[in-house]
Amino acid sequence: MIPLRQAWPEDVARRYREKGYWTGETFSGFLRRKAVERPDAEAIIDRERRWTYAELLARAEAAAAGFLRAGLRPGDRVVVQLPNIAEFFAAVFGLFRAGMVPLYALPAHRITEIAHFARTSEAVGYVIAERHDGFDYCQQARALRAEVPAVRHVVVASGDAEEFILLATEQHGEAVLPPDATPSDVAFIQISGGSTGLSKLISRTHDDYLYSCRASNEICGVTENSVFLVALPAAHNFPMSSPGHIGALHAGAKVVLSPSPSPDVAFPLIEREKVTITGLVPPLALLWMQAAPGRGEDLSSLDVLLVGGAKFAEEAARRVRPVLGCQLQQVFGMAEGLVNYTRQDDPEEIIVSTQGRPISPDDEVLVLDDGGNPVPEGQPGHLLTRGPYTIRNYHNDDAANARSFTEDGFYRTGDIVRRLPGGYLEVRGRAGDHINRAGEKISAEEVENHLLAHPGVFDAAIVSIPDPYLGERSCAFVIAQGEKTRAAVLKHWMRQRGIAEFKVPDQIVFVEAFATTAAGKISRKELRARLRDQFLQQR
Ligand code: OOB
Repeated sequence: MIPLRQAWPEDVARRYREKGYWTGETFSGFLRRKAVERPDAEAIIDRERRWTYAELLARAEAAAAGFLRAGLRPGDRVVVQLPNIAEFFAAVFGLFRAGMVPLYALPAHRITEIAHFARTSEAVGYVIAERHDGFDYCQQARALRAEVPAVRHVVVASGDAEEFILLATEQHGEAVLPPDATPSDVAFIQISGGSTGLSKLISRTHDDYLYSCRASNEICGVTENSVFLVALPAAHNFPMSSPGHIGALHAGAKVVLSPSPSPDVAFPLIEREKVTITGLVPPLALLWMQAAPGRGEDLSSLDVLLVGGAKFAEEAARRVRPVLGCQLQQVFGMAEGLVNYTRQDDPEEIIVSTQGRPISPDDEVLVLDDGGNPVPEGQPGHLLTRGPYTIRNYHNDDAANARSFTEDGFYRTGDIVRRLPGGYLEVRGRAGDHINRAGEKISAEEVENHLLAHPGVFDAAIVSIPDPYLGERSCAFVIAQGEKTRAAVLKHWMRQRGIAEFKVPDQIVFVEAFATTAAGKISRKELRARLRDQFLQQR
């Protein structure tokens, strides 16, 4: 098994420890501490179920013992694909306690993506809910086992499935659990949005991630009295760490799980549980603002709304307080690390027109021109960063590492930003070719490859088109081969290949040919840019 590693240079790691960023805490360690400090305080609310900190710990330990009994070993990687249900927490804290490493997949991922995650992480386990949103995850587990036989253990965390193991919910006798993990070790794996090809694996350590959560709590005012609503998928980095459910649990606060982010579901929960803080992507923030005035629920408990994942339009940002009655904090973050927030006491103009400034005084930020030279303040350029919670490498991917990291350890974010006085960043766009569809990142190359696999497709290019609601939507330009295929047929084909629905192009436009230059072929990147311009001009 290829080891999971994040290697900050020794002297840098020492500095992060000396400055108190890395405290030597682990996920299991902090949950145990909370269960001692506040055993009877409510930790997780999932519909009618209310787990206290003591119960969450007991569930996690039972799950840990169950994973070991099933034959999983410390160090094993396990793909976790669960919706927003309490068992998500029992499973992942169980894995932490057993020294195993969860890889967080989203409920929307389908077999092609899950098989890729399992292969690249060398996973031996897969944790699922039996069904969710009408989708049969047991069927997907069977397909995964057929495709990646190394995945020997399928654990069903919610529901019933005789052919698989069920998540252990109770302790059987005296379980011998391994010693706690090492804080500088990798705790879990997130997946990158990825602009080139398939998602890359992002491994995060206990030390680095918990620092970002603790610091986020401070910036967003999360205390043990807070009530955090998980409206976005719990497995995504934004609702996990900004300050997210991990931040909330670390503070001893209450975490309320919303099965869906729609106002119909989330608003009654806000009223019932007196939710104080939540995070949304811009399209959902728009939807909430549209719905709030016409509905009866009392949303007055909501103090803070975090909006991030994609650019939040200034005019929309301005309406958050008047319409929802709460403080807006913009968040510009990435699963690779760096997170920026507007601060609660910032002037209104900063809050509505920037995407915030970094969490840490030790987040180093560079804004460079195409030639790699720093641009003056106020000028757009490529954002590079390194710091106490930004990764130094993707797992086992030399080509991506060479592209995405400089020799001295800066991560090339692919974002184009302007740095403003005070270190505030304004996101201007992206250098890479991915589509940010309502916060979901789609790699143009990945989608093109799926289309190219269709016999009726000669060539395909995917571009992002501005969309008033989604921010961006995807448009595929396709040159047909032989008899013309229909758009609906191509969409159906993509779905059949087992990919997340959000990657299926919103629009497919057939063209006769792609532009070339006098010198011959042009790069994919230039081609996409031209097609996008043509499309926009024709409207
Ligand atoms: C969050 O994480 P990822 O890994 O899904 O995506 C990161 C990318 C950034 O590089 C940037 O391109 C875009 O998403 N992005 C934003 C943004 N927040 C993220 N673009 C414009 N404005 C924003 N506010 O999306 C993520 C992780 C942690 C916290 C928040 C978001």
